[in-house]
Order: sequence, then structure tokens, then C-alpha cells
Amino acid sequence: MDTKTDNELDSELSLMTPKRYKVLLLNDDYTSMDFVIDILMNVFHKNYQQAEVIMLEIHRTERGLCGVYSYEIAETKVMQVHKLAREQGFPLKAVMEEE
Ligand code: TYC
Repeated sequence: MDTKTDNELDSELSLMTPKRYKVLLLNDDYTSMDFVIDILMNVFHKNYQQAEVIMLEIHRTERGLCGVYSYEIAETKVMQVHKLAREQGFPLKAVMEEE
């Protein structure tokens, strides 16, 4: 009988499981606090109170978690942040990291 080891089963399951990606915003000295709050509400669907907490966390610690998504959705969020920031003349950066 073909019996798979626990390690083989674990690695098959992990190959089948789609990876998830954190999207983080980075602090800078020029982007306005209000613009970061707008981004968190409009791109990451936070309410005002949640957005303010996350923005202040980034301001204090240099980066903060905005959400966790599939690769394609995370990539799209990063591009949306950069496009909106560029349009308003802000240097705001977003990055994605495997969870
Ligand atoms: N540090 C910025 C300021 O003092 C505010 C800021 C917060 C900028 C979060 C970027 O991701 C950021 N205006």
C-alpha cells in the first residue's frame, strides 16, 4: 500500500495552499497624515478610527500592516497606493511581503 509520511502530506498540503501577502505602508517625512488616512480608508477599506491608529503606528515605527491578500490583490493594492500618491505629489511607498 502506498502510505505517505506525515512530512510528505504536510509538504503536499503546503504546495496546494495559496500563499498570502502582507501589504505594508512605509513612513516618510512628506506625505500628509490626512492622505495616509484616505489611502487606508479607500484602498484598504478601514474605517476612520482604524485608519488613524494604523497611520500613527506607521508614523511612530516606520511601517505598518494594512492588510493580507493573495499575490494579485496585494500587487494591485501596492500599485493603487503608488498611483494615487504620485497624482498628489506624495512620496508614500507601499511594499508587500510573504506572510
Ligand atoms: N510622517 C508623516 C508626517 O509626519 C505621516 C505619515 C504617516 C507618512 C504614515 C507616511 O505611511 C505614512 N506627515
